[in-house]
Amino acid sequence: DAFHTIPTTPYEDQKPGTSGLRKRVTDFKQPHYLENFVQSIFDTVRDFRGGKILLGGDGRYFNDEAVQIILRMSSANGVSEVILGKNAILSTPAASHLIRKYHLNGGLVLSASHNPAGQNGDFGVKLNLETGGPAPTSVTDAIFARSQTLSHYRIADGNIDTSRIGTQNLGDMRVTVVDPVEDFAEFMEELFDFSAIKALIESGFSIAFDAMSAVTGPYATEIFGNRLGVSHDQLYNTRPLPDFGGAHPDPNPVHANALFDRMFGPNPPDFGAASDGDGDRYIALGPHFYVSPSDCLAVIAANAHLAPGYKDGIKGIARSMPTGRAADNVAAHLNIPIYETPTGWKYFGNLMDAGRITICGEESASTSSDHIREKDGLWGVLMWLNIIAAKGESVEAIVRAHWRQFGRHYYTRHDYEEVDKASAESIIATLHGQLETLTGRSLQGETIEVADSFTYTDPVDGTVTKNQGLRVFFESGSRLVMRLSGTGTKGATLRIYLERYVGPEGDHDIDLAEATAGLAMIADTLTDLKQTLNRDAPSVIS
Ligand code: VG1
Ligand code: CO
Repeated sequence: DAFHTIPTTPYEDQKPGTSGLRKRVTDFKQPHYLENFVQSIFDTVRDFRGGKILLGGDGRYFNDEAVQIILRMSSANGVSEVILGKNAILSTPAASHLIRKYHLNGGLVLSASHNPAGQNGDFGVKLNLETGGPAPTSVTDAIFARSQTLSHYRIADGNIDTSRIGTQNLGDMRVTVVDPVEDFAEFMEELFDFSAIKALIESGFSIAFDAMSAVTGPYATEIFGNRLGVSHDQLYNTRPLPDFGGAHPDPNPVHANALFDRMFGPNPPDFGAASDGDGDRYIALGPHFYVSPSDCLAVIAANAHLAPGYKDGIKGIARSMPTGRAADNVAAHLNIPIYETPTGWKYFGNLMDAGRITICGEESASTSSDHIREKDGLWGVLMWLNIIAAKGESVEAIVRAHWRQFGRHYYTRHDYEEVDKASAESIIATLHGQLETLTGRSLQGETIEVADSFTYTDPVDGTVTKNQGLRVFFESGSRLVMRLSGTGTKGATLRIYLERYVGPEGDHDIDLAEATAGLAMIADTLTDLKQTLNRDAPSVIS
């Protein structure tokens, strides 16, 4: 036979979370672990057989080995062609773009995103379908169900030289290695005014872009360096490393501290940005000024028409529920719909496919549009540069003018990472148990209006998704949200999202920690979380 059928037994823990199956490398290296999950995908997504798929990853440790295994299994499962990123590397947004561009049946992106990599780090497998977007929960649930009954997987022999552009064969399957960077850069040139951005850079506007030793480095070098004239010494950590240099490739004030030091230190550049492991997140800063990702979504939605790809305006906006509500005011002003979805990009897909929204984003450092079906870190950075070039104003001036028009949503997220799972669950249960009795209660000068557990009904296909986070709304307009992360691999991560609104005429200069301190205390009073978790402070505040 051209392939082997290998007997195997199920693993009980192959249920994908917010964004694919994410586990420790040591879990993925258990016998048949990766193979079981991949076979479960082939058994579930039937059109991969005889179809064309995309494959690549963020280049982290185990990427190369996993890619060869998946190629051999693709051949044995009857895939007709695999489009493979050069050296098996693809950013998540580039993967989404290529699936759409080549009309593929879908693809596998190997990444654990912002989680650390290396032998003791994390690995992940994300599945995207023919729209280019992450598979919906109905599909990932079916894959998990299949993994629980799996008894065999199929695998062929052979190897592919992933560095050789062009077509090779593995059994009857074609493997075409492409250079995704060029393609992606050209695509960005269609959406943004590169000549205006280039003129801005030539006028002396300085930037600092930190690729965090992850996947965006080569894209940033081509786009910012070669095409926009940014000097290469303004681009940091652009060589992708299998362990991301030992760091967390997560663009937040803790893990992107080198960028924050630069932007808050003496003589900062005019604009700072960083992206994450797989290139779908970004942050934006001006000199001594950090733009909260929820504000990024709002400012971009309000100004997208300044970029050529969006010159006719936007159709609608979506944000995940815990994301700050600054964009809601923009939608009201533009008289377009705003949708509130559960956490994770997979919920935006239907809205984009149905033409209901153009722009969407999350508080976890991402904004993107319907140009693809993933979030896109470099798109966000280019959008900011385009807006700055078009307006001729600084990041801070743009954001402050936005607040004066729409009011300011002081917004912060507190993460308690790698805490005891049972304790984290008990905190959620404690708040859940009080939801119905909270109305009217006053704490820290705030009175609770109503509290609930977020349920999403997809307006396109009617799918109902329950238990997507606990929300406490206050009469003042403030909001407190709590939920457990679905991307961690050790213990549990409790996320607390705090938001306080001050109108256009109000004070926009309160220290963020101070502005949200009362809400943080309310979260603690309601759930006794610090005592229960035995922590005095969050692990990360973003
Ligand atoms: C986190 C973020 C969420 C994001 C997800 C995947 O999920 O909060 O907004 O969509 O990561 O991002 P969770 O369940 O841990 O809160 V990425 O950059 O990992 O693909
Ligand atoms: Co990511």
